[in-house]
Amino acid sequence: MEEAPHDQYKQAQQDLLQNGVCILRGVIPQTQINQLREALEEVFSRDASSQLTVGARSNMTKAANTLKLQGKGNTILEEPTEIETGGKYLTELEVGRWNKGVRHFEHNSTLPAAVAKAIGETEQLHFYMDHIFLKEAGSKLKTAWHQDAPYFPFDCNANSSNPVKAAVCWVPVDAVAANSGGMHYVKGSHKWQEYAPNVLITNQPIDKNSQTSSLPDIDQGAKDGIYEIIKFTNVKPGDVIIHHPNCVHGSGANVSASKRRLAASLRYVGSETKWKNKSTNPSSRNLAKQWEINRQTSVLTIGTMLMRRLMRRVGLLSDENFYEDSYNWVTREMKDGYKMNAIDSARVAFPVVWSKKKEKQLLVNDKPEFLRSKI
Ligand SMILES: O=C(O)CCC(=O)C(=O)O
Repeated sequence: MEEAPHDQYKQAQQDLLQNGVCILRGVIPQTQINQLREALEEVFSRDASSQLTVGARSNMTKAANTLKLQGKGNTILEEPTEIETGGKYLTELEVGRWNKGVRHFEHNSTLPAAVAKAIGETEQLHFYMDHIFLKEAGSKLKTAWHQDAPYFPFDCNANSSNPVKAAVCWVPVDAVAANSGGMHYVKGSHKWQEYAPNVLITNQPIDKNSQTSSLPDIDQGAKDGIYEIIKFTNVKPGDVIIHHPNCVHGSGANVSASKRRLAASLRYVGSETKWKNKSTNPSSRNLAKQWEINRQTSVLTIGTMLMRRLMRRVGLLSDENFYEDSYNWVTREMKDGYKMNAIDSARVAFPVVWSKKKEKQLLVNDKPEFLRSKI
């Protein structure tokens, strides 16, 4: 890997401030990308029975077929493919909570330091969450225009006097071309208000009773010259696209007959971020329904969670083994205004993955960041 030239970060900071999105070229070493690719492939190759008990797999292709059966096929955002491949659009939420390879990348790769530099975080960076996207060759479905901020439980308003430092990092492990599902961003939309989250394969809101208005028609606005679209049509493994959570983005369909598009969307927040429960935050039940998530929760799961909580209290469960549960607890325990390290479950769920102080020490020790187990 070449160390990204200093100018690249200067440009990235400028692009983030002006456009809400930037790209860092070649900032992740190929060895780290190979390790992430292997972990992601493992995640997507697991069998149906493990999806009932582990992780949150969603099958967007199945969700689209359900809509077709319900007579709502006209709402689906898809494009004709070069040939019929039967390729699927699959996603997984919160993979690093249970998959060690993905978690290792999220916490210990060169990404956190690169993010801190690009967003100008000077104290500490917390890992927040992940969402992984697989568009198999010929999988047809676009990703609808949307913002991530309405899904997130914190305020990211870019117009405030002291805006929160937050980054959504799109890390592909395959080369991505325009026809294999390239990412698109609405220039300057990070300064927009938050709109209602949609179901990603259509423009319909996740919560049909939402009081929050839906995004304006971006495609029409772009045709009319009201919005400028930034399209990344040549992104390579090692490159990272970073966008502000309010920035409106989506992706084209993978219409290619042979190119897979596998990418991890990893989210980090700065030390000043404060929790805020919003009416737009989708409930897990609603998400599971709209995205055909297979995971099943039973009374037994809740009982296990309570038991594990008790074991953690008495020191019988390590942070690492509490990592997956901690996210469930945090969503119940965090209150508006809390920082990301305010309570025990949050300190586990949102670990500090980069800090200015530790970076200096690491340089002194000359220890490769990727080999760090803890920061
Ligand atoms: O990969 C995609 O198609 C969508 C990615 C996305 O929405 C995100 O990174 O937040």
